[in-house]
Amino acid sequence: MDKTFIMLKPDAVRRKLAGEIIGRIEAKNLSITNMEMGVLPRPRAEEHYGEHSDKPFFGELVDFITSGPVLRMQVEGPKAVEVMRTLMGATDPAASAPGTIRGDLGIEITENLIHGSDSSLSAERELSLFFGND
Ligand code: D4T
Repeated sequence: MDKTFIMLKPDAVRRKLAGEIIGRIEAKNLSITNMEMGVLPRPRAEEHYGEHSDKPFFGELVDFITSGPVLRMQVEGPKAVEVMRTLMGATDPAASAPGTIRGDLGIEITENLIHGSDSSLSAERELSLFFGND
């Protein structure tokens, strides 16, 4: 079984879409094996998005991700990383395909509802950062 790190961003929680999104993950027959809700401390958010620290949107991204509670999950299943990226859709919801989480539920790139690890290596790093395991 593969594992990935998924985070429902503050817009998803604010818009009360957590149930809808979790429903899609479960309907795909992936398993949620750990879950935690809370506001991310700013240093942790900066560490999580460290690869973007030199990008012009970094400040806005960290402001947004710390603007309210997020729901963090460990999700397991065959090819969990790739399967979740497919379910999520492209980064920019304005361009994500219909049928995907971002394509169906979002329209702005910052408020793109959900984060999912982009590789097994990122998944290990992020699960360890947020849940202290890999
Ligand atoms: P995350 O990491 O949130 O799952 O998104 P992706 O893996 O799909 O996309 P990413 O790392 O390229 O971008 C991280 C995060 O930054 C926001 N963003 C991105 C933004 O606000 N403006 C931008 O121009 C870009 C490219 C959205 C997701």
